[in-house]
Amino acid sequence: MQLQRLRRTVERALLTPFYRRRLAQAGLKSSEDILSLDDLRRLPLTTKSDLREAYPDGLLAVDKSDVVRLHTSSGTTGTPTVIYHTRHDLDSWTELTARCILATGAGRADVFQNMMTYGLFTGGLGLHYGAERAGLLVIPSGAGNTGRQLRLMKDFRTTVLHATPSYMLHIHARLPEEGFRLDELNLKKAYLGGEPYSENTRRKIETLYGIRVYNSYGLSEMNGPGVAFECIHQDGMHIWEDAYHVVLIAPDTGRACADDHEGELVMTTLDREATPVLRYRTGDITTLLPGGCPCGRTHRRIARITGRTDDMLILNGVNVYPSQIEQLLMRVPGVATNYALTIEKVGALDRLTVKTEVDRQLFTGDLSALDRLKTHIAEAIKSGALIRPVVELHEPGALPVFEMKAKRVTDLRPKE
Ligand code: DLL
Repeated sequence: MQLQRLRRTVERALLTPFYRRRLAQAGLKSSEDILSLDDLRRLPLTTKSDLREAYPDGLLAVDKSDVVRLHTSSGTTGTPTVIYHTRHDLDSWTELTARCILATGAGRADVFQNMMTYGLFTGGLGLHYGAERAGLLVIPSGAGNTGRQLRLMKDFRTTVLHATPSYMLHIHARLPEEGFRLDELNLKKAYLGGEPYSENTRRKIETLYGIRVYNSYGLSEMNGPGVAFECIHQDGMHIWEDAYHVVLIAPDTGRACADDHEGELVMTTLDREATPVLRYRTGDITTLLPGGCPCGRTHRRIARITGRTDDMLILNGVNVYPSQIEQLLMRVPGVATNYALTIEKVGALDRLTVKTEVDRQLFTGDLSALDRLKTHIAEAIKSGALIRPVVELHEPGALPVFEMKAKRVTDLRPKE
């Protein structure tokens, strides 16, 4: 099935300007040149910056009239990556996410509160349709507004939550302030993902709430959530191999590495019409777990993601590159070139502080002008990178200068 689907995918890829050029360079003119799955190695790797280069339509393999939705995600600079979906693509994504939910033992009797952002971010809509298809009652509450979330949980007897791990911890910390008690709620499970977290954090959340937490992995380039998910055994995430071909590579050489070796996850879509993606470098480091799973599913499992190959930061589930912040910052008049980013945990949530030098003329004693500039910077970053930072303004020369590669990011979040 994988070979057949791979051929179809290459056929579709050849319809896109981007891959037509790429595959020709690799000496591949037709999907008939793919005789076995091993021939995948002949295909070039695709990176996030390739996808950005192809923005907006360079990777579109179908007629525009056949696409019914698109999602974008952040790139290293202002240009995002875009994934288009046909009706078939959405249907197949829905099947995958329904499969994830059923694998955790949830079903028609469950009430699913979807606390992920709805919109261009894939977290909300991704699991929404899968949960409906699996027959759960879906509360599309979206992210934020903790008081209302708790009220919904209580009034509608929510059993399954979908959130980032940091938001789950945040809600727990806010329970007393919001006037709720855990024993008034009916929670049984949570699907947590969109950002890295450790096994300790999983256990902590399970204990705090008295529920089961299932790890959920996905990325917008591969649809979004629903790429890999834990089953009832909570021992690694089944990666749906009828929809994705997976291989691990050594990030420095690009060569395939043994499955039980840590490597960068590289994925090929096998069932997507509108935006076929070949050998995509996810930037995520993991291993493929050996052996079968007692649940009986034969889709292999990946281990928890242990890191990234690039400098992408994930703050409360939102991906951001330091270079992207830099671009947004430098566009603001009055901002000088030296800046530094600090990330820390405040309560359960991540906080980004942007320290930036500004022109000396701005320090006139007019504090309201400085305040306006801070707000302007915070808003520019929020609208471009979806994260509202705390902004600190400094006089020229006040921030450390680096002779070699500047160390702009200080991540003070505790490593578990
Ligand atoms: O975060 C899709 C998603 C939404 C997955 C909700 C799960 C739940 P992106 O915004 O494109 O898509 O970010 C994808 O987030 O490459 C990983 O680095 C990271 N990531 C996602 N899930 C996990 C996880 C969504 N369970 C990027 N553990 C990925 C560790 C994760 N990292």
